[in-house]
Amino acid sequence: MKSFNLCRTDKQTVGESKQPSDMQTEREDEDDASVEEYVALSSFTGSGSDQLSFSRGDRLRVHAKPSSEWWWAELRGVIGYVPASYLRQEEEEEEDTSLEDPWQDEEYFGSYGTLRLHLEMLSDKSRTEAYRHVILSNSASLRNKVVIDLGCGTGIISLFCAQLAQPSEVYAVEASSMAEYTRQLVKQNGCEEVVTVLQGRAEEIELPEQVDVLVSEWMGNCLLFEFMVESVLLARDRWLKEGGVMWPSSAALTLVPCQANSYYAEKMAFWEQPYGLDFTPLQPLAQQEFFTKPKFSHLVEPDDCLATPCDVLCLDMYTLQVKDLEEIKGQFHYCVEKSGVFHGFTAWFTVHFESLETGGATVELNTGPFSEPTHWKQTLFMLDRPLSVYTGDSISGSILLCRNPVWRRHMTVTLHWSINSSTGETDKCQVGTKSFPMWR
Ligand code: 6LC
Repeated sequence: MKSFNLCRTDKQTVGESKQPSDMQTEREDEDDASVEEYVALSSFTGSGSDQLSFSRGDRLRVHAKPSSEWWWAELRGVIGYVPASYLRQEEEEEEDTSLEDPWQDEEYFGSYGTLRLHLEMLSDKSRTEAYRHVILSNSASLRNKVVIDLGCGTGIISLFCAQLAQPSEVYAVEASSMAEYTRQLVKQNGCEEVVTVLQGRAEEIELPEQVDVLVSEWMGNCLLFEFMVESVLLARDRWLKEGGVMWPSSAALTLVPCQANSYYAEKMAFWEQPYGLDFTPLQPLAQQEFFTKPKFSHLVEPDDCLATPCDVLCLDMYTLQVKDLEEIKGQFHYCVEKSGVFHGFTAWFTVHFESLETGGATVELNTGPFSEPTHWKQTLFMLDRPLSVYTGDSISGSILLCRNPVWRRHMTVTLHWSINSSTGETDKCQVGTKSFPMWR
């Protein structure tokens, strides 16, 4: 699912934005009451020259909060941007950690207790049909098998299992209050002999037996956002039989350099001449407000892809460990296939379901621009400035998915790229780095 309500508490403060040069002046003013002291909850390695690196426990002086994600702070005389979510005000530290749940379960399961998100997921035909197809094409092998459907929501996958195959038992696990309705839906559709609905967090429920198949639809934006995958891995280690099957069995994140002309025009070029006036002084604000975070729900046109997309990470659902989720790194190398404007990168994911039938074809759910659109759509990461690229140029670099050490459902995506010109038209090798909080 892509849009549960985890950003409710994010406050946009860009209206109070100050430029770094103003802040330098503030820094000299030791008595400035607006400078606040914060303690680092975790170490951070800054990328680029304007980000500050610090270690857990360091005391930073925060001079300004130009956005809710990135603050302007000082440590031992060095000044730079720091990710706000890594800092905590000292006196708040104890109180805050006990008050706030880093998993935000109340908000998270609260939003899955209403119909809006379930309607969005069920209306997504590509998604729902992919799971249906997996079950149907493996129906013979599912006979007499024990299945767990983790995060079953309204129970659609469990109902497919019961109706299209003959498993001996399906444990449909759902933590939100939707579980009460799921129980009714199971009964209404005559599946109560096979499907048992268990309300609770998958991490906490007890099953009477081990399972042959663990099926779950856990993928979030940019694959990992929400980190529901952690619950899947913990359940795998606890409840999956030796030799049991994971559905999906593997997942990949794909990235492509792209044009985003209309998004750029709508949010940035707009300020050049609205009603014949020059509003360009608002462009730094626009960049801060629209291009700091990734744009969820983007649909990239195949024509706007400047190169052949490439898989930047692949996760094997049998061997992946919870600790591996803290930091995942991928590399890319593209050959620009058509000249155009490089506005940013678009990411999407694909998951594969291995077949239980000997020689059976695997099923794939691809959320990219060359497949039917899904409710996840794609995720767009805008560069600060568009760059012209030409056929034959190469774009290489890396992507780093860094899980937030405090807010466990959030992560920061850092992209590093360098462009090598083939024609000499682009002046020289250009490099860049940008970090995108999702959302904290
Ligand atoms: C699916 C989310 C569903 O899985 C939603 O109904 C939510 O309440 C449930 N869920 C998520 N985590 C757990 C858990 N640990 N235990 C039990 N139920 C859970 C769509 N979300 C994504 N695909 N990301």
